[in-house]
Formats: sequence, C-alpha cells, structure tokens
Amino acid sequence: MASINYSDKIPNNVNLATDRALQRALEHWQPHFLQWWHEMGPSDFEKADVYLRTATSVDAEGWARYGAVKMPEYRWGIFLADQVPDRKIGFGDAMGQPVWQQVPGEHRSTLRRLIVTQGDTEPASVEQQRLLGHSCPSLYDLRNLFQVNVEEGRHLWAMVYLLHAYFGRDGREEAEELLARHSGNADKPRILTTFNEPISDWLSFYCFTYFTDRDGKYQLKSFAESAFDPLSRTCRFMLTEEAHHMFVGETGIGRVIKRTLEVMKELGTDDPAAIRAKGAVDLPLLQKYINFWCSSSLDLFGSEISSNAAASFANGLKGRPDEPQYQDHVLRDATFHLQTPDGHGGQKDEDVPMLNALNEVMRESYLKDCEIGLKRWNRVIERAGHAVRLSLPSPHFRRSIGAWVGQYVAPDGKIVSAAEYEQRLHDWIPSQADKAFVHSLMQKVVAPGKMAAWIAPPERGINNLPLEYEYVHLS
Ligand code: BYC
Repeated sequence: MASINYSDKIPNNVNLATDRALQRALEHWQPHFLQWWHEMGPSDFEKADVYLRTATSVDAEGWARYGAVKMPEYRWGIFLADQVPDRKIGFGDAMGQPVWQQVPGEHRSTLRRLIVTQGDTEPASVEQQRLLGHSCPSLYDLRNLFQVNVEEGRHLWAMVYLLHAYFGRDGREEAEELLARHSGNADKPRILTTFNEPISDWLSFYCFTYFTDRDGKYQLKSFAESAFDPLSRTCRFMLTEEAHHMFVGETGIGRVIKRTLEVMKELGTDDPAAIRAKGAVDLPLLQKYINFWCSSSLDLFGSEISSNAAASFANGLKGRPDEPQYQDHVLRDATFHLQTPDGHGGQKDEDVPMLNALNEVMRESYLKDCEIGLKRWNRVIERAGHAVRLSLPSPHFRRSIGAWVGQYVAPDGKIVSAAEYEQRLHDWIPSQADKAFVHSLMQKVVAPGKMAAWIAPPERGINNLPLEYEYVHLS
C-alpha cells in the first residue's frame, strides 16, 4: 500500500482505479482545482521551474523526491498512511471497539463539518499568500513559499478525497464549495477567522507558518486519533508534510532576529528608529507581529467551553493530540480548572467538565509547543547581550472567539479599561505605520544566494544543496 501510483491521472495509494465512480468524480473535480490554482494560487509564477519535493511513498523514511517542477504540473494526489491492522478506537464512549471504515449515519453531518472546516483552511492559506512571491527575500524563501503552497493544495485534495469517497452527493457539493469560498471575500469568506486575514508581507508569512500551521499540526494530530480510520490515515500523512511548514516559520523568524542583532551590534544601539533606518526589523516590531498572529491563531481552537468539542470526543470523532499519553480516555468524571471573565471587569475561576473544556486543553498544549521557538530565539538574543525578551501574548488577549470576546486584556494578561485598550492597541499589534514600514522592506531579491537586507541567510540549503543553488528558475 505504501508506494504511490503515479501512472493514474490522479496519483494515489488508495487503488482509485478500482472504484470507477469515485475516480470519475475526482477527475471531474480536478480541472476545477487547476482552474482555482490558476486564478487564486501564486500569481505570475506558473512558468517558473521550482525545486519542489513531491511525495513518492508514505513511509517515514525517504518519502519524497526533489526536482524542478512547474507548479501547475505538480502531481497533487491522494496519499493515506498505511492502515494499522486491528486498530481500535482509543478514546470516548466507544473506546476499545474497532475503528470505522465507513461513516456511521449518526455522525455523518458532524464529521462532514469537521472535514469541510479542515479542508477550507488549505486553499485559504494559498489565497492569503498569493502575492508574496513578488516580494521574496531570496530564491530559497521563494521556493519554500511555493513548497508550502503546493502542499496546502495537496491537503485540500486529502479532504476532498474523503468528501467524495464517503459523503456522496453532499460531499461532492462541499468539494465544489471549497473552491468557491475565498479568503477575505465579503460574500463568501473562508470559514475560520485567521484564514481571512491578509498575508501581504513575509514577516506575517513566517508568523503564520509558525503559529497558524502549528494549529494545523494540533488539529491534524487530534484527527489522527479519530475512530473514522480514513480520516486518521489521511491526517497522519499530512503531518509528515506539515513539519516543513513550521520549520519555515521558526527558521524565518530566527533569521529575522539574527539579522536584527547584527544591525544592533553594528550600530551599537537597540533604538527601533535607528534599526528601521538601517532596513531591519526592530524586536518590538517583531513582538507586535507575534502578538497578532498568536492571538489570531488561538481563536482557531474554538471556545473554552464547547459542547461541540465534548460531543466530538465522546463520539470518537476527534481525540486529543497524542491521546495515548493520557491515562483517562473517557473523561466522564474529570473536571478542568478554567479562568473566565466575571462580567465585572475581573476574572473568576471555575471547574467545568473536562469533556467541555477540550478546546482549552488543546490550546494549552499548543501554547507549550509555541514556547519552544520563543525560548530558542530568546537564547540567541541573550547570547548577543540584550535584555529584551520575546514572549507569547496572554491567551485572553484580543480574542474574537470564546469567553474572552469583548474583554479588554493587555498582552501581559492584565485587564484594562476600554479607553486604555483602544489607546494602546497599536503598541501591541502592528499599526498602519508599522505595516507600511514592513512593506517598504519587502523588495524582491532573486539573484541566487543573495538575501534581502532585513533577514539573515539560512544555515543550510534545501536537500543538502548549497544556498547559491537556483531554487526557482524564473524564465
Ligand atoms: N473562526 O464550540 P466552538 C490548518 C465556530 S489549521 C470562525 O467554539 P468547536 C492550516 C465553530 O466552527 C487547522 N468560526 O468550537 C494551517 C462553530 O460554528 P458552527 C484547521 C469559529 O466547534 C495553516 C462555532 O464557532 N482545522 O490546518 O469545538 C495553513 C462554535 O464552535 C472559530 C480545524 O480547525 C474561528 N476561529 O471547534 C493551512 C479542524 N472557532 O459549527 C492549514 C476542524 C470556532 O456552530 N475544525 N468557530 O457553525 C474543528 O475541529 C472545529 O470546527 C474548531 C472549532 C476547532 C475550528
């Protein structure tokens, strides 16, 4: 099962040719996808040869090959991790029963909603990043952007396969809708908040791949536990590809910091105005971008108290990331300690049923994972002899989903007055002037091996190639 059949029109490892009706339906959707890619994917780079990796097997070792590909010719396909023999449901009320190879009728609409929501984010991110190629800081970064984009396209295929194969006509209609909604569109926006935010500069791109792709990691890990086995297998393989996206974010931000520290040393000052005048990103400005994208991504976990999350867990649809690490997999008697606003400008502690708090449980694990990069960056700043530290904003800051909506909370977690919040918001997230400055830095650099002045080169090239390699051949 592990090897991928590339001789079919749609590469796959699910024996697509043996199901003619499904194959025909997906072959009907394929040109619609390509048209969407043409209209909404990376603009103006369709003729470029890009050094891309393409999945060739679902084995953890040696699963991809690298080579020059024109993006519209990328072989998007359907790749599921191998089936685990005799896999049993690992959590919820049906724990211990065999996993499902088909969708149980009673869970059909919830599963479809979850798969559609996941699927919707994939093309949304490609749309958000559509214009970034025009301001790339290097060919290395341009290639990484396109790698991320084609793989998000493939993740859309992963969800569309499930919709077509397991949800009949409804699924086929949903697959069309995934191409009809567009990021930021006033009439037909993408489903989740963050995926309607513009990503028009590379600082936002690195923060998005650090924070938002990491939400992807957590959501995919929770689906990897699902009792619906095809969903679990699909997500297990998506996680293999996803790791690179977070790498792009973490190393991207790390390289921005490295360059800023060089400029600070050169100038002998940490004065933001002097650093900006020298064409680099001052650390307080980077902190604002972190505050923006982290707080936005925290909304993607849903409300702190959620009956949807409780039902999805109890019914075996969506587990916790790394479910086997927990002792209690049923959670009927467990409680969770939560802080919520008290309605009088303060906060109160409450104990809620654990099942209802699972979005918060996941958000907490996510934040711990986010801290790892912060610690690494702060070590570099400390080693350079500076006292400033980057930090994650309070999970109560700037929330537009859940208990903290409409509360005036500063990034340090303090509740402030509405007036102070309004007045200081642009000390905390990028102002128009900050964005204009960042945009002014975004000049395209495409000479092989060269970097824009606001970012340090990466430590190594792609797939052991030198940094000077022409990762994108622009014709
Ligand atoms: N924006 O009980 P609630 C990725 C809705 S990223 C807008 O609070 P629930 C990627 C919610 O849909 C991973 N609406 O939360 C990264 C519900 O609406 P309905 C994407 C929101 O349901 C980078 C209502 O509020 N995958 O892969 O427990 C690049 C009440 O919901 C938001 C998934 O999200 C929001 N932020 O959990 C490319 C996994 N939050 O149904 C890709 C699939 C909540 O009442 N989705 N709402 O109309 C899910 O598991 C859940 O839908 C959520 C929400 C975790 C999003």
